[in-house]
Amino acid sequence: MKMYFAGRELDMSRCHVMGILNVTPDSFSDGGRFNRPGVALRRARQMLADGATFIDIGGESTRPGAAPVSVQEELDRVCPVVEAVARELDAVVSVDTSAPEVMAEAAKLGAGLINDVRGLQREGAAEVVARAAIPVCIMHIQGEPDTMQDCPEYRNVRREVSSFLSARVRVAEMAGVRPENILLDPGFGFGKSLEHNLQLLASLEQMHILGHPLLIGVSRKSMLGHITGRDVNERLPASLAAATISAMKGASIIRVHDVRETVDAVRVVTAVKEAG
Ligand code: 7PM
Repeated sequence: MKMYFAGRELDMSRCHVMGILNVTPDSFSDGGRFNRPGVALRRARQMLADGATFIDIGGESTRPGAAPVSVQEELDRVCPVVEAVARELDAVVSVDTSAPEVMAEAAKLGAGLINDVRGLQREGAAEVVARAAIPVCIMHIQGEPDTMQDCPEYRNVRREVSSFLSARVRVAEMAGVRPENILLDPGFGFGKSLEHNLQLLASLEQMHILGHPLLIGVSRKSMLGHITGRDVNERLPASLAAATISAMKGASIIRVHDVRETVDAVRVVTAVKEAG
């Protein structure tokens, strides 16, 4: 199945890698003082050279317990980088935001995908995405980032994530978002215990019944820390294992910090699939 991202056609029956580009002040060692498009652009260029297809630009920290960011602050952080990457590089620019104002501005500046960890739940978000006629990734989250990990509970996590996603797809389509512009994401770590995350990854194939390509983000996440006992900076092997499993199970986009290594892992999966 094909999708179009800012005019670029991609075959979503294949697996693509998305590099994470944080533009929050805490993501730069200088505390944000030199958080100018130049630094971000250099990182994006490297990820592209390493084989990324997408660059995911985010200005709001969704870390558990993080303070909310004003829309103006998010616009100021994200827009210059979106514009620079879209203009300079042959990458699909994805914007990690839940704010309709940021979505609209990013689409104007050349973004090819809106990545919303709140699944278009903010007032007006679905309408903005529909009007911009831009693809969107709808992610499942239980609660809000500041409290979502306090005590996540489900009767049946697979069923509840699936029904949440179908409900959000329905709302998006009612607002005018075209079904062929919708990607889905079960939202690993977003209001989920280790057990919940494992059940979702184990049954990732089930998510395909909704008929939309899947985006998966597991890179360096705490579920991998729980399994391996490793610190966040020691989770590359675990992240590659999780990426490999996701690609095997048919994910179309894998969102990662370590692009070069993940691209190699995905290439192996793709080669094996093509031989099968
Ligand atoms: C702290 C906690 C910092 C969690 C960063 C995060 C996803 C995403 C993120 C995902 C999609 C991270 C997350 N995760 N977007 N944005 N899917 N679509 O670990 O899993 O990068 S932020």
